[in-house]
Amino acid sequence: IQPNNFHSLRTKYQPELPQLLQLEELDTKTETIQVNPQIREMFPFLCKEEVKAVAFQAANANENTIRAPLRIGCVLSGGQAAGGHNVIVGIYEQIKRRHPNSQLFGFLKGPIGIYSGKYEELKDDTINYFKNRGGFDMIQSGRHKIETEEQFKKSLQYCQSLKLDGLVVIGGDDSNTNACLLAEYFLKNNCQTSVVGCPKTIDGDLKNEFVEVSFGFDTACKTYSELIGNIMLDTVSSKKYYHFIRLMGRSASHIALECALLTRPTWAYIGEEVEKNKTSLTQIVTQLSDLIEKRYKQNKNHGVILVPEGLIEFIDEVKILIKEINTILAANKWEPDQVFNNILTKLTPESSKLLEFLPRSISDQLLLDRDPHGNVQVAKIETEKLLIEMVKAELERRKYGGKFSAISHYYGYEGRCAFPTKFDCDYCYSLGVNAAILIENKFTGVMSCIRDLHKSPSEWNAAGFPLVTMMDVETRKGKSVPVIKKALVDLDGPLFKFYQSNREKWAFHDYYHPVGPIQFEGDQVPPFLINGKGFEFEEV
Ligand code: FBP
Repeated sequence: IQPNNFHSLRTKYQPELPQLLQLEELDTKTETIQVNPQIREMFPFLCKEEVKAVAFQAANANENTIRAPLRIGCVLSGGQAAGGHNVIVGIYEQIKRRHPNSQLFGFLKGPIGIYSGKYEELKDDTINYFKNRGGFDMIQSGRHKIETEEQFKKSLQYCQSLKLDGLVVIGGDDSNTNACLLAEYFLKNNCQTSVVGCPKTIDGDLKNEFVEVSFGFDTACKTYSELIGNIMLDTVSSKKYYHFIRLMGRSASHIALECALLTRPTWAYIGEEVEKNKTSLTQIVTQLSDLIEKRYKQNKNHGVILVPEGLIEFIDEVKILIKEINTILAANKWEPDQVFNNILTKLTPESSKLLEFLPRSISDQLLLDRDPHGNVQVAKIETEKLLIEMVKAELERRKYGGKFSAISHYYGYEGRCAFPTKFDCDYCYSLGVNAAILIENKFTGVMSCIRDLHKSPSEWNAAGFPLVTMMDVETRKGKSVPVIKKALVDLDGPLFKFYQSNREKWAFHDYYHPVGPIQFEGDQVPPFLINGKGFEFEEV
């Protein structure tokens, strides 16, 4: 892709680095952390001794320190998220600052690149071109898992033959679980390569007491919010359309909530609330139809409804249906054209009735193959269209007097590769620098964590938290396996509470808040998802 003016301008931006990470010499401060005993058993080498988190602090500069060149490999894993390139740029610039002969290798197309030995050495021209740019096209990504003994063995062989001091896995919950398994395998086999994770995913669900937010979330939410705001201005101008906007985010509704707080839509569904209240599809349709009727009585035939893409999986009866489909599909192999009819005979009567009731386009989408991690491909399920059809039918049944003219939208992929916000540029660069420092200090099986993100970048803190401390045991395909738990929207947290206490007002009085395009200079608002800290919201 040829650079354009904007790209050229952005490549000149030097990301801000926390003061701490700019220091020549750092001391490490470690702290013991408790690990779930079942997890301890699953990772005997990583948990051989006490499991420790590491934080950095300033140390006296020592002019006599002799530094050796570092050799690091990196891989992008899973879906795209803005800022991934800057993690790589951060690693590169850090290791070159330490020693000019240091080398960085990018494994191509995701984890498959590690076990098939496909890599490229990254040099100045590549690094400079991709600095502060969206996309994962520098080395590409993939959804493969390192699963079989053979794949682990090959991964070790390639890391050893490249004499890597470290491997940085830039990925989400599943990819970091995989990174932890790799760190364990390397230790078990006396391999010197450290494995360090970096938290990536626009979904915002890789979040816990150690990780404040995953990168890419901020850019995705601000990109979608710009578009939502534009739609809001259009709809208050024409006053004739209801816009149903489905927002990406596989399970958790963090993106929908963040966009709702930024733009104040007519209504936003939060999947976790629907799950908690066991709200059925029919109830959702009734609620929406009531809202539309009430607005009509106020002379309003327009609105903007946000629908998280994971909503479908949270609706009680659909959740049961999906679970049944997963079990049946795992046990049977049918020709694609026979799946629908065959599965109807094997479902429970309630689920079978629901599958038949859903528009065929939706039921076909529910029957699609699962991704390599077993997830339903919700990005391909057009829930917004389903809701429009069902609300339309309900309003007709009620002999609604107003006009219901609805337009569907899906904002998904366009948010994953935008030019990263200043927050994501700085955050990712710092994550990369910190990952390189963790490797230089020989930490393995840890996540690079940058903290205090509600403060200005110069005040951010850096740490490495053991991946084993983020793990839970789950049963998958009948086996107990370690997994990093996805963080769902906290219904008792300040963000949801704020939305909950304002939504009735927003529903009937059009407090739309078009935020405009992402600004790369001037005051920056970090994502609200770093909640609790620094979260202040102006009442309207
Ligand atoms: P990651 O968890 O790998 O970051 O991917 C998240 C995501 O963008 C989801 O929001 C979306 O449902 C899914 O990926 C789409 O997957 P694909 O890119 O395979 O179509």
